Amino acid sequence: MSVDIGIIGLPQSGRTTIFNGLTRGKVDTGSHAPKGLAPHIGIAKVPEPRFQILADMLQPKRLVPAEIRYIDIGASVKDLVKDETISGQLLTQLSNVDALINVVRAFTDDRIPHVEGSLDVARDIATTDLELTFSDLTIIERRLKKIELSLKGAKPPERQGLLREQETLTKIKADLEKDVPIRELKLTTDEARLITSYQFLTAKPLLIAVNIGEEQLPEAASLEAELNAHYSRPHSRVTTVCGKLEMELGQLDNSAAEEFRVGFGLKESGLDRITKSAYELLEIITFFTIASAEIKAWPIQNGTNALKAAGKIHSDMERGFIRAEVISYHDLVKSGSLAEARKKGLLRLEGKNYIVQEGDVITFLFNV
Ligand SMILES: Nc1nc2c(ncn2[C@@H]2O[C@H](COP(=O)(O)OP(=O)(O)OP(=O)(O)O)[C@@H](O)[C@H]2O)c(=O)[nH]1
Ligand SMILES: [Mg+2]
Repeated sequence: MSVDIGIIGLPQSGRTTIFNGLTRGKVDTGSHAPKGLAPHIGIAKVPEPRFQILADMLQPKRLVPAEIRYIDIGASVKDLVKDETISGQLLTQLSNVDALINVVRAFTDDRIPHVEGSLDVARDIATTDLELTFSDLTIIERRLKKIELSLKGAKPPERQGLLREQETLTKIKADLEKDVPIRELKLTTDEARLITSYQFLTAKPLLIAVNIGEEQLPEAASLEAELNAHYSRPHSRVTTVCGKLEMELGQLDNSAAEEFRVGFGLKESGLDRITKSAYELLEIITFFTIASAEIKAWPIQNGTNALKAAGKIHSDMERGFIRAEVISYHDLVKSGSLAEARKKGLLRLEGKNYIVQEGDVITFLFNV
């Protein structure tokens, strides 16, 4: 699966700065000037600490990490509900992402006026939530009107479907009006299926990235715990990140960045924490393949079976699936090599319905 994450937030909250940090990009930041609505799109390689150990053991020619595509939306969330052309374009950029990152400003800088006149993390989180809710409500209301019209001339089988949709949307609308986002609703499988095509924004997992200043770094962990106690809801969580620092570190090579990080007393990069949180929110696990001197990390949704996992690699592998040869990362490391693991009988043959586990090393056997 490719994982796509949309970056949203209020104007001048540091969205593009964080985008640059995440993707090692060099897009201009801090430009108030009116710009086109084109989004910035960039790729981040997912850090994988197990790679080095596998590489030392298996001496591959290449290590291929999983990737996340980040999309820095072409305008602020405040534009989502402006006029229909703008909101339409923004929605197109947002509707296909798997999760959202809401960048909220917490850094102080007198040279950069806050759009709302003052610094207030809680207020800004609520503002963005409201814009997303508003966007979903607009879509629902439009659809409900259409359904009502269609019902007038509908024949019985079509009528059934329309009534079911009307019922579900009406229920969701009532919750949204009480400020309950769709991601927090307990929908039945049928209801969830019925609304997937709408790609509602409040249905997407949400990571709130509180953009702190360098001087707040020492309190980052306690601030994060405090914020999570307040705002961590189903399929949502909060992380702190110092956008400016991460963007600067993103321009350095890994070892230099690491040195700086240690200097700042940071255990882990803010960007790695964002990636980790995104994986957790999306319930993504990683499996590995080792083939033609390449070790690759693949992201899949937890609960995926071997057949579907093969399909992520190549449709031929899914179509011609025979078996999967599986060993856990830990068993492989313990054995020291695939040959040794095979001798010890630690390689299992699994069928289509085997549920892939975190850290599985898999060779798919297929026939086309
Ligand atoms: N001091 C400080 N400044 C920051 C930080 N993050 C961003 N900035 C500054 O805030 C300004 C806005 O940052 P951007 O990344 O352009 O913010 P944005 O949300 O993309 O802004 P627009 O797309 O123009 O609405 C820039 O001048 C940044 O340098 C931070 O952590 N600390
Ligand atoms: Mg920007």
